[in-house]
Amino acid sequence: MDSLEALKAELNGAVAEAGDLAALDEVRVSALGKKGRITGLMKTLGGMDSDQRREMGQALNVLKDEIAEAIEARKTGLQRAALSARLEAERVDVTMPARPSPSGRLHPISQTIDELTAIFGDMGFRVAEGPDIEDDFHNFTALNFPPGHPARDMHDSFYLPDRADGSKTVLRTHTSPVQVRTMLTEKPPIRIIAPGRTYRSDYDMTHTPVFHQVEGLVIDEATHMGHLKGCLIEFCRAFFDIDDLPLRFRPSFFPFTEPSAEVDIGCSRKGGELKLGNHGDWLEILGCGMVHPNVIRNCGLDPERYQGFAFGMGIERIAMLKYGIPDLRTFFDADLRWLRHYGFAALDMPSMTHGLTR
Ligand code: 2NL
Repeated sequence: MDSLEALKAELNGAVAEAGDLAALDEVRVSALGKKGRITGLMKTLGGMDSDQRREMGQALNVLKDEIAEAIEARKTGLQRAALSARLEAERVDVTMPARPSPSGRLHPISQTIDELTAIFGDMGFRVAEGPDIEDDFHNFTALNFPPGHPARDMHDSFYLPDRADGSKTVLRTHTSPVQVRTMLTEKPPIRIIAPGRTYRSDYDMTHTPVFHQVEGLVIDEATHMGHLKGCLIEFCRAFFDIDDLPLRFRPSFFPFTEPSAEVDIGCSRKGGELKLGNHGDWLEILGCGMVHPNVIRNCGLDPERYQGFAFGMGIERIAMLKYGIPDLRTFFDADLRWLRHYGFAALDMPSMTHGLTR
């Protein structure tokens, strides 16, 4: 019995000293396994007389249970300690800044269209769209271009093969055909802008074969030049974000408007640097006029009842002025470094009342 007490103390000591689960299992095998010390003592019971066997049997069973229990308790302790160590080692610092994810940029053309759409949207215009491939009627004839007009020349416009019915097809040279289509299908009042891609056979420092335009059209029963002027003054001041930006309307000529005007905005060119504002000098920015009665008629409306105004401007040009982009051709180079520099974050929404000021 004394030797059982000694064995118990020894095994408890070994359990306490086991530093990990593998060491603990070795202790279990050495005590309770097939060839373990307690198992070995159990086997000696058969050679004892019955009193001794009962006493010794009971004591061994108690010892066996105590050791098994001690091993189980130690096992739980070791598992907890292992988990704590892992949690400590694999801890995540949630205060670390996130890794930057590469973000796309909006092309300045898209940004500019978003901005001018927001401004004209506030004035009650909606956006109209149409096909890039047009026919002679919508691109030229309806717009009062006379038959021999230079814009109709093969050298100035991109023609596609004629249609089966013999009609000519052309890449639209302006977005006016979108407005022609709107007048042909909708009843006044009409208030639309038509931003989009346009095509002309031209390539030099200030012209690319693909470029972008926005045109605007208002048709109603009592629309006059005062509306035209007010609308364009409001637009230019909001877009360039200059409250006192002066505008100058100069007489001009377009086949589709009468009278026609070109619009200049105030600027300064001092020191070779262009600055917009009330500085005495002028810069041409857009063309406009009252829609020609022939155009109204060609589009199925009665010019005695309806009249209105229209305007058109180049999107690259106003984007270059607003964002200080010096070279037109870079718009179409698809150069990612250029886009990272001049592009815009996709979530910078244009404000409701101004062009975006960043
Ligand atoms: C410019 C001048 C202009 C228009 C475009 C237009 C459209 C219809 C009827 C009448 Cl459907 N006019 N558009 C009018 C005046 C000028 O554009 O310099 N664009 C870059």
